[in-house]
Amino acid sequence: MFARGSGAGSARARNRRGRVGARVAGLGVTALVAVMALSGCSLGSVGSAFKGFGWPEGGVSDRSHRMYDLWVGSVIAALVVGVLVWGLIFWCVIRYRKRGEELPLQVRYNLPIEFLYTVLPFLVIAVLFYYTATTQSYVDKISKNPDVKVEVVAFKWNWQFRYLDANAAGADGQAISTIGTSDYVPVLVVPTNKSILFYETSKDVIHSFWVPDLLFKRDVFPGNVENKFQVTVDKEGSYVGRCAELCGAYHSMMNFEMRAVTPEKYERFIAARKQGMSTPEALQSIGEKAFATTTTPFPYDQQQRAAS
Ligand SMILES: [Cu+2]
Repeated sequence: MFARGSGAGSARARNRRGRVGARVAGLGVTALVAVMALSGCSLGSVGSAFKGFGWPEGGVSDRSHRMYDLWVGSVIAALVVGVLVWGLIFWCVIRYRKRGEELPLQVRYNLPIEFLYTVLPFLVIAVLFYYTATTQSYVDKISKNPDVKVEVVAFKWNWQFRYLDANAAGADGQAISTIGTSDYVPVLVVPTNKSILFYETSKDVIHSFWVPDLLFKRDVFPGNVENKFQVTVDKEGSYVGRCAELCGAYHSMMNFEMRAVTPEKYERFIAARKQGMSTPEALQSIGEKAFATTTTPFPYDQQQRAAS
């Protein structure tokens, strides 16, 4: 009699534990899905309160904000799962600590639990995959009619920027262009709040166009391969640009500056260039610093070092 009663009691306890486990796990999934679903509206503020959870400071384009939201959302989801797992571990450690020499009830083939821990990770991966894929396709998206088109020509060891729009043709009918030399850092002037499409080509080896503040870089290939990407810069300023692909002896000197100005200033800059002004003269004419402020040409740097 006693043995039968005890068996029924432990079966009930087992059932109850199973139900509690399933409920806790269900709550975890709901919290995770809710956090990811609500990500759009509140992630920015949550992320900034925690300094972006290690995401680099900056981010001056529409693309960079989307990537920031993906990062913050992923970290919050990971924290939710982490807290749930740590909670379950500590709950088990305390609730089922060793109380005697008797071997506790061994549970095997618990189908609901096995089903749960097969489905749950899949759900987590599916949600993360969805947000990663949509963010990636947004970052890679190119609109049919971008406001500004710029060709980026990379060569050992500098950059040329050609403003391709029909209204950006100079007096000779050629596209207005700025080219860097060993003692001139090329300044790429772009308007804010306009979609800018970059066409990238290389004259020799593989380079990589990188503006750290855009939180984005894209390789520049030689041959007839043309890499494209599009951004909308939403903050005026001077941003350093670098080559991010080891391309030879002076790779580290292959710098440029991206200068984001208001659309009105940008139009004036293009007009000044069309009248025959050089890039520094045109920049000065719109009230901007004539030369790069975020980096210096290599020879200048060498002289500075020798002098100091
Ligand atoms: Cu390079």
